[in-house]
Amino acid sequence: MASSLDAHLESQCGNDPLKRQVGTTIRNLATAAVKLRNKITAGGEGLGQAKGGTNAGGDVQKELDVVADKIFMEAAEASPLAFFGSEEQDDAVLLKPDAGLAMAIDPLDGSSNIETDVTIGTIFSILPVEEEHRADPSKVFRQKGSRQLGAGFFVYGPQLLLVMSMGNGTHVFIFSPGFGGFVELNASIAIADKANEFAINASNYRHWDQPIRSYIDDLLAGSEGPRERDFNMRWVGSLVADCYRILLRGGIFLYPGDGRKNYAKGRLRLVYEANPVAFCVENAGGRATDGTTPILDIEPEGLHDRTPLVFGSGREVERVARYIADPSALAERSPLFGKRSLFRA
Ligand code: AFP
Repeated sequence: MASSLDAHLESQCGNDPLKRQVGTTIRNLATAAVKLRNKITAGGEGLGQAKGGTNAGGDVQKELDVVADKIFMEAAEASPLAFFGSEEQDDAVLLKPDAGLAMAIDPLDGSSNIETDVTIGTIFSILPVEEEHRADPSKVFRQKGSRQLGAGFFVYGPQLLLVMSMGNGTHVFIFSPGFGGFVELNASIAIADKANEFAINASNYRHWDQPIRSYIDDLLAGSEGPRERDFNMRWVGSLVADCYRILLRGGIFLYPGDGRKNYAKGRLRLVYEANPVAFCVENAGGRATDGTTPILDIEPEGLHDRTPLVFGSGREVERVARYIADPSALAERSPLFGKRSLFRA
């Protein structure tokens, strides 16, 4: 019989008081995710409709964004959290001043996919709170991702999944209505080292820097190019779905910085998107970088910082870093570099 989420958290946390607080928080998040999943499944008009407001990053808020933020805020209030930071709120909120943890969350990832019934998710990152953070709360979400005590994401797709890590492997749980809770689906994921698929929003091709164009050109050239084999492409547009696919069958995801206004560091958020994804990916044997620095080593300047993000199969992520570090060396190798682009047929 598969282990339950409860049993897994019990074994991960042992008698360590701080880890037990992480366990309690993840249990509360799991209950909240079931609540949100029930709202999504019940449907009803308007879940994907704009509310008329914008969030901290200037994205238009949908009805379901607001519902999700409320549900996870309630879960946070019931948890041993001193600080709570959400994509949907400008500033971090003080909850229980003496508690040991802080949590940053994207309550509803992929909200532009709501009305088309495509997979969406919730992404969370749990950090320790030190005395210096109580003295100056602005520092609490400036901790590197490597300091996360627990991180993961819920996937609201055909099934409700929880992908999580407490720094000791990456584990997948599935919500079982019959059991009334989450049961283990994959005890420890290992990302394939070799990638056969890539994920990128190729409509931004003209805005990318040359190393990213070159890298994608070489993938597209397939068996006729320097890679001498074909690659498939997938882009869901919900980070949780793209990440789960890559955890399962390898591949690479890129959301680089580009030349559009306000996209110098891409679109994704470091603290509550890239960090938790990187934590799960690295704990599954993959890699995550902003192109030059491992994501988990970046010191955020604030809760809503953006970062370029490249993650997935280790060898492929290293290859992208090489394109960025030394494009001139690749120019000699790539038959397409500097020539007519495949995207400009
Ligand atoms: P939304 O939550 O606004 O739909 O954004 C989703 C997301 O943050 C991430 O989940 C996707 O990978 C990425 O943005 C998609 O961005 P593009 O729409 O630029 O492709």
